[in-house]
Amino acid sequence: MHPPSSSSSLSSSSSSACLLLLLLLISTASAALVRYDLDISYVQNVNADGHASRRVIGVNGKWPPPKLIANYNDTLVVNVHNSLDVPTALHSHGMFFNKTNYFDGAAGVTQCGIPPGSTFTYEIPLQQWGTYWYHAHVRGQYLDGFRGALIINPPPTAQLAKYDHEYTLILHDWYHDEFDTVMKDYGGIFNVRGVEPPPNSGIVLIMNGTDYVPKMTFIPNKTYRIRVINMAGFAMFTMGIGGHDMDVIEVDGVDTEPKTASNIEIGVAQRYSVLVKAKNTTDTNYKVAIKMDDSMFAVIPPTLSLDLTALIEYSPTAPTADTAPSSTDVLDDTTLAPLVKQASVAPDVSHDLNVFLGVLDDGINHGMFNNNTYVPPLTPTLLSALTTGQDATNPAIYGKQTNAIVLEHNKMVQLVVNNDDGGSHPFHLHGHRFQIVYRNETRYDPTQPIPDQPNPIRRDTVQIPAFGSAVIRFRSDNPGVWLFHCHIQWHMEVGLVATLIEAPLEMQKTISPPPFIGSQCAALGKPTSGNAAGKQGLDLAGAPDGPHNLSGKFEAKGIVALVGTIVSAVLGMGVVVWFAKE
Ligand SMILES: [Cu+2]
Repeated sequence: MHPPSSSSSLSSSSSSACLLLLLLLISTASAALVRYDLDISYVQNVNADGHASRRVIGVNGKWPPPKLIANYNDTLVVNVHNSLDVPTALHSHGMFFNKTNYFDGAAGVTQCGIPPGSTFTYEIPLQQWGTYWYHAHVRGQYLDGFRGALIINPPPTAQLAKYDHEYTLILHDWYHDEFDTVMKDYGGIFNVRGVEPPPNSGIVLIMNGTDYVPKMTFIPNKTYRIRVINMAGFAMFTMGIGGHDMDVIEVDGVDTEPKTASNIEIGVAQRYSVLVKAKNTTDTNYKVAIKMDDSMFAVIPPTLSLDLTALIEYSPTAPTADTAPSSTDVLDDTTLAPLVKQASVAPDVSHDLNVFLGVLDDGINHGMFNNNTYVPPLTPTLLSALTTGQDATNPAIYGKQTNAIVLEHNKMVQLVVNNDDGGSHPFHLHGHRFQIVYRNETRYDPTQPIPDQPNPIRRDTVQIPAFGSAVIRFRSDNPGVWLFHCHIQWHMEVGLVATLIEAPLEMQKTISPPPFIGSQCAALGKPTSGNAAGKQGLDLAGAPDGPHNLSGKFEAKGIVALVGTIVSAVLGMGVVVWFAKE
């Protein structure tokens, strides 16, 4: 782990010592560079859950990866060196990247991957504070271990809830096989039902500052902030604390009015901060009760325990109470109110995104928005937007498989997301916090107007229930190319992704990627300009086209899949057998 190094630069020709001092103070207070060097490499023989050793993707030769910490208004400089044998990229989840869209880290969207042996320097002006995380945004590399906490401290002047000390809880699921291995089964032609692989374990990591620690130590009468980050690839969690209530004060970097809760539900990629008041005695220790949601698991692998805990220790000699949270009630996050109030505004434009997972004409189960599955373009979408002039406002140039939506600048944008799938999905929008103005367990009925709301919750990831819906709104005031996608990595990998191209003509004026982005694309043989195929106008020859809907015809792979399914049914074997095996 490399400790951060802070530096600031200053130049002044003034001879006034006072002015110099003043400038120095302003400079150090408001514009520190906080630098981290992350060498991304395989780490062999990591036994993360006590059940199996495996190769993981670690940082600086270690796993789990370090926590990154910086202050509001700093510039976070992350030098990512790729020591893997495949391309990688680092996404800082929840950051706005205003005017620096090219540091969003979404491979195929804002950059090509970082080629093996190369370094990519992300320079992120921190225009927000709160609880975030970073993770690989290339295939399922984050499930293989490339994921860590990112904490941004507020300015000292911010009027926020007070606490004495803080801990960070990282929740995630764990697979004994590498992502690419599991993906062969999940994304294969014999899994026509799209049965997701359940994890082999759940893992809770506790951090005190930058250290991973075995427990949270509480001192009587102190107030603790516990930051909770769900870094899972698939699993949602519910969390409560034995013998203690929690006051929720933050979701996804948005400070909220404190709200007492017995339990919170943390979808994949979501974050919460809760304040916990320590008891006034040290005679009993307590457990944080963390339950992995199994409603989407077809089978429970033998090593998987759904009930996880984190210890709150008042005294090393005290017994640990097995008390459950005070009730089974789970907080509805839409009842939270941001500290910085923002009323809902009628949308200027609305887009429907209908979610479905099903088999396409390649015989494979895909995720789709509006019956179209995402396949990355040849040219990263950001580079297309920056190099195609007026054509950048035409969604067609971004290719048939990107689910491209072009947004005008400074409009109130509404996305109506209907989940026509039987699973619950966490949808994440890059580059924004959105208001959740509606959510229900049924489809959204467009004839029912959404009432004005004085201060709906804002966050960057919304959990949408099975066969349910959500309506979200945000202002298109952050020109850039931003993905909107399910954060369950299995679903993302099979295409449950859309691309928002926000104010492309404005982007052309304000966004200038550093040259190494182009040279890294070139090193990977990817085009760096033009449409999705790297060509001009609407000549998209060579860009992904399909897979398409079955529409009554079967291609060769589809027939194999059909036959395979019948054979598998006849033999009385479900595809779940694959996932049940050790
Ligand atoms: Cu999903």
